Amino acid sequence: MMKMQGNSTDHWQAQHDELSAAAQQLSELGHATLLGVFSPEEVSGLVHTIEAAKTSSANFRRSQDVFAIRNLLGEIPQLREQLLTPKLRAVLATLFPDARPHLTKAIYFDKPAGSNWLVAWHQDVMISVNHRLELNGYGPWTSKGGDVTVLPPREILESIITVRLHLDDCDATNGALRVVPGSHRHGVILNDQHSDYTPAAVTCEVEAGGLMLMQPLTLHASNRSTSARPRRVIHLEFSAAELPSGLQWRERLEVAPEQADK
Ligand SMILES: O=C(O)CCC(=O)C(=O)O
Repeated sequence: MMKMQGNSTDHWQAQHDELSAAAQQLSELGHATLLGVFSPEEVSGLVHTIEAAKTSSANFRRSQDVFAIRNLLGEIPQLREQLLTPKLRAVLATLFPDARPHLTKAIYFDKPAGSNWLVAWHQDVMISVNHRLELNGYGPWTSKGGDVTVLPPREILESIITVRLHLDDCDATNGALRVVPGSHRHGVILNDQHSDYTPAAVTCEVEAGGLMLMQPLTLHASNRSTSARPRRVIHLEFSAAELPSGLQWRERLEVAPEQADK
């Protein structure tokens, strides 16, 4: 649990050690968990802002089994300050020790109680960009409803860290993410080879207010919900990499550096 209240050297050291251990695990296994990064009040505030948002744009997709908001911080800009807290920026400073990261994607996923929404094994290999541009190492491209995505070179995928903030306690019954530790080290894994990896899968349980960290190349999936609890997650992706001249992440958002007076 991150203990970030107070300014004592002990607290700072404990926080630093915990963040470093998570960053190390993320690098080795492709996933890690950090509990207690957002307080219950902060989580309630985020839920309130999301519930109060106008849902008319095409980026809001609601069905019986899932409610998703794409381009979350473009759609609901008030969330930026609520999400990019000093604590989250301290986490980012540890995950990106040598460079300042920017946000590259934000999505809200609500898997409601009893949802039948399941996500098959996959890696997150496509990035959303501002337009199509012929470039060595970039492709294939897709374009759907103004959203242009491309498979970038492996080093761009390896530069990205996914930070999933859980707004509800989450376990296997309400659709916790399942991941294959170490799979991020194998580049893009073809669909017909997933079964070579998935027997080693683990379930990532996270309490509300906690973060699940993941490399996009980590094979992941999630099950249907058999629970009476929803599973609401804010999925953020960050990278410190720059795309080639002329191409930009579609949702790019700068993150102010960590403040010293947390
Ligand atoms: O939230 C989930 O259950 C799955 C989301 C996912 O796999 C993704 O965003 O790539």
